[in-house]
Amino acid sequence: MKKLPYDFAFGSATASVQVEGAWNEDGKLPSIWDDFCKRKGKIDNGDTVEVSVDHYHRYQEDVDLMAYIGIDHYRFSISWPRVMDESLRPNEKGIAFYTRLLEALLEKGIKPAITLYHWDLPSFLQKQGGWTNPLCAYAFEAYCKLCFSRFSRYCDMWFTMNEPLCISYVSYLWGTHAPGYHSMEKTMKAVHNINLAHGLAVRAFRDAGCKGQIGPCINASYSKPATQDPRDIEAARRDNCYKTDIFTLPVFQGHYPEEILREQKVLRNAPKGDMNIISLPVDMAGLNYYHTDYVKYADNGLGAEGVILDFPMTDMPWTITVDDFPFCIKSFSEQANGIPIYITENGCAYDDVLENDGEVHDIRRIDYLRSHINAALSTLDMGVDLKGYFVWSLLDNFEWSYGYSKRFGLIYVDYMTKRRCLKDSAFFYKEFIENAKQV
Ligand code: GCO
Repeated sequence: MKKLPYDFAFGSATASVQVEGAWNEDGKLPSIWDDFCKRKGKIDNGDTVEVSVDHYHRYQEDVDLMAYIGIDHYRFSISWPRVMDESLRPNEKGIAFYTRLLEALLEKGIKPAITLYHWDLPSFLQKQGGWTNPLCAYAFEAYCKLCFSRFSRYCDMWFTMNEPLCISYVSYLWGTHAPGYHSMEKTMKAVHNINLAHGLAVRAFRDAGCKGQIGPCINASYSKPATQDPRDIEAARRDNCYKTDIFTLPVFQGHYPEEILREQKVLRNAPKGDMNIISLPVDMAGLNYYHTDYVKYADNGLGAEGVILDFPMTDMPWTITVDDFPFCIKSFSEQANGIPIYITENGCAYDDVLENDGEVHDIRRIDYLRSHINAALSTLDMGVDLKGYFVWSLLDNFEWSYGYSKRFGLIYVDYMTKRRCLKDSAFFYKEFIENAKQV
């Protein structure tokens, strides 16, 4: 194996909604995902996040498992409605949970990486329009200030908004995530307020004098044309403009793409001063990658639609496009002006089976992870300042609209008993990290 920078991070990631449970304990208020789960037909199997994998109560066991695997960074998100009440005042019991978790991590020598927003908006803010309302971005600023004041002594790595594409398009246009709307106008409002919220978090971080680094976490897709037909090439360009550049250009370069400004009144009319906040310099950037989309021309407004080409598949079912991963990382790094990059999520879902009361032979996940980690590391030779890699996910967990039907974890969870078992991929990752650190 090639020599890695001495501080290269090997981590794993989760998100509050997906693992914590304890949905109404210790003063936690409802989030839009608590509400969404109650709506008929929104989540496979009628699954809910009420108990999830009970990380809220089992965090110590989970930290011990991380330490056994040898993970040196743990990326998790803070649940906004757990730590703040409707008057934007702190909820001390919720704060105490994260303090316990942070102390447990540091005790084992694991560096925390906090995601400030991984989709659990407090329901009381959704009642005021959620991300379509700029007030939501300013409430987020207040929440970030609280997080920095309470947790920055434990954590020096912060991510602002996780996957802005999902918070806007998937939630306000395609409707498969909470709050489940189908409106382009709402989507564009959400896009802008999410970008603004990111910038407000960066500003609050600097104002609070926090040490360490802060940056966004973007699932930049860098779609490719399905064929060399000029219409498909144009479709891929449009797709990237609307799904990636709409987030990367404002944050890293201080402007929206020209053609989107021409087409979208909401963005054209956004308050002019906002861009100065959105484009405040960041220290690093997180890239979430699962697969590359291939697109062709379609007469559907956007001018592009995805096609499934003949690639191997995971159980999502998502294609496996590992050869495109280095291109994606390189493109992201270039858009981000060469700042340090972390792969903040990468992984796959398979229909894992628990055998012999404790073994999970997830060979396909090992292949997926090995090939993707090596593909990511190959970008170091291309001049990318790659600083780390996080497997999605530490544990099997609640996969949004798919409920518990998709298993992404290095650790298998029996959903009845909540018992944890290391999968073969966890042993693979352990060995991979040990070897990498020895070179
Ligand atoms: C996302 C989220 C994760 C998902 C994972 C698999 O990337 O969509 O950040 O919460 O669980 O990506 O879909």
